[in-house]
Amino acid sequence: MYPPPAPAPHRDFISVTLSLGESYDNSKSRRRRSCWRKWKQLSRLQQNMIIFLLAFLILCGFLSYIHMADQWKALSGKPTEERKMMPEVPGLKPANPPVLPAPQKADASPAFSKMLPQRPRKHFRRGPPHLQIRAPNTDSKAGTQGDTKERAAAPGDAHQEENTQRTVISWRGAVIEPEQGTGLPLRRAEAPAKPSPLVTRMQKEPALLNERQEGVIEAFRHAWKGYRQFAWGHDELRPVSKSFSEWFGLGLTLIDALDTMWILGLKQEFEEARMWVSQKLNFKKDVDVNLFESTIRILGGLLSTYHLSGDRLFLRKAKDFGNRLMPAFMTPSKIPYSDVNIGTGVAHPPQWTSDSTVSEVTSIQLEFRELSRLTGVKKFQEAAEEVTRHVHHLSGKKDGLVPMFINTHSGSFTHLGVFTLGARADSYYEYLLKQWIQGGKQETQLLEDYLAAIEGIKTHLVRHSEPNKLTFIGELTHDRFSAKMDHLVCFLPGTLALGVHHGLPTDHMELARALMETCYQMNRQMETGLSPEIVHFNLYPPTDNLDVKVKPADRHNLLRPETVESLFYLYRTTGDRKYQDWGWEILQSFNKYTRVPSGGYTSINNVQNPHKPEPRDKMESFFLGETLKYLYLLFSDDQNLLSLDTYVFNTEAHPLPIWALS
Ligand code: DMJ
Repeated sequence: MYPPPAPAPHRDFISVTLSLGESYDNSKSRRRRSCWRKWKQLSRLQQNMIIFLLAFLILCGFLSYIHMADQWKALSGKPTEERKMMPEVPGLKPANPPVLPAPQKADASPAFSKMLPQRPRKHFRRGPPHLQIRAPNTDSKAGTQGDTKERAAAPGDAHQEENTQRTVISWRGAVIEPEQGTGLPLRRAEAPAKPSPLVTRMQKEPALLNERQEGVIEAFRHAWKGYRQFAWGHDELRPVSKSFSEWFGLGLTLIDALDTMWILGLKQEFEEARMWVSQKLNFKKDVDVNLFESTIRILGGLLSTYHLSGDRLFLRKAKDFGNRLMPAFMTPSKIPYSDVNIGTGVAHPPQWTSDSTVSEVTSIQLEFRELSRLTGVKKFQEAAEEVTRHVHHLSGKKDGLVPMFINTHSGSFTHLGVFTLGARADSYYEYLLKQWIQGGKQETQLLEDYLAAIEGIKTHLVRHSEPNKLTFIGELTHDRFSAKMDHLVCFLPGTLALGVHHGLPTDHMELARALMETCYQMNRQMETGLSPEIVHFNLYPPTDNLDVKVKPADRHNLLRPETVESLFYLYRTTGDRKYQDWGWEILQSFNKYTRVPSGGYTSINNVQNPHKPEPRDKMESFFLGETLKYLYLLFSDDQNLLSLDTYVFNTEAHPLPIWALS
């Protein structure tokens, strides 16, 4: 007997039926029948899985349709203005999406303090950057407006104007609006109700000038002639080789000199330079700038020119530039990096360190605070003042004196125990006082730090030389005193005098006068009548009766302003004409040893050799921005010409208004 046949096992299979030569209708109905049969042969589980899969695929298709439709809509509806403002990236076609990350708003994100440092670019270096020269960008409203004048009714109107214009700023691939609303700076100060008295001055008859002021104007014209002919629109004139050098590639000398031209009444020169700013100055450029140097020269220069001329072109440029500097503050400690690329928004420290220089991070506040006040955008002021607050509480000071370096990661001072009033620390002290003045003498923390520092200077750094007992400021390295003094330190007599003018202790004036004499002697005792970069004072009686010694490497003169800057303050505050005479001597020396016949002035290598001063073939922008401006003001007997009660000069000699408290 055979057992009954076992039931056939259930098998899943797909039958493929080839139906050659059959009619369309017939094959269709057969296919339908065959599909249905196959469906019925599937288990319940298999049927459910297939239904689920199909439903899932339909849902996905629907969602991606919605997304695509949105994008198409956005693309076709985007204003052309906005698309035009996408950054130019070499080799990138306009249709490509932005390749750069969106901006970090300093004041918008609570995560700001936790920012990771931006990755430094591999190729950065100090000194002139490699510029990518491109055709002028057409974005700039200023540029397209060409020479249309935009004289403001009053600088105070700027705030309102900025809010109504709501200029769109393109930044790192993202298009951002200026700050919403009119958030006011931390301390609100009234902008002058009317333009500065100087605003109208240029339109009237030229003021009566004395012979020395005429001498400064002649010197300026000679310098400008060289710049205009051989370096127009470039950073610095190289007057001997009749060429130019680039640092940032932003027309540094031209911008630094704008307010000097205004003050000197050089209307034609000013108008021509204004035209360049309007048509050619473009910050949308892949270039590294030093935060400090570009703030004091470019931002400071634009802001002061705005104040003097009432021309809103300069304020718009200042705001654009200020925005582009902001990534420098995005460090773990909020102590800014030294350099920032104004095109890509990548900031970084120098190649060899993550430190920044103390004077650099603490001498940008006047400009950033003023930019906030004028625009109503708080982030500039907040970022800069965060640095001031941080440094105020920092340990590592010695009786108010600060070290020269600060780390951008930890926020601590580094290279402890070294104290100087020269390079890398100088303007920290200057800006304590000047911020206090700018803010209407309300911020006592700044005043306290300044007063403490002056006491620290007196205790640790002031000495007297032999044989003439000149008062000088030396340096301290781990409690070891060095009788070395940079010419840069000669800003100090002027700053001390300014403090006394604003009510600080009168014994500061004694120190100011004594130091002024020393700075004059640093010029006078040189064969050319021009100070070297660094001197060493004799602490013991020398054989040659000279107080000052100069090392061969320090014999150069870069046309720096500090001595004449202080002479200006000393004359303004004392009325003693000897300071004017000293300044006149120095101008004569500049004319004798640094003037280049074809136009321009040059820095020199050897102030001790009148027969061979060795031109270095460079006219620094501060010669026009500072040196000649301070000489002109020194020779003026008009106390109201940029009154010390109305203006405070930034460290590049750009006058900014003192905030009147409302
Ligand atoms: C200028 O750029 C400024 O005065 C700065 O504070 C120091 N260096 C130069 C002039 O010497």
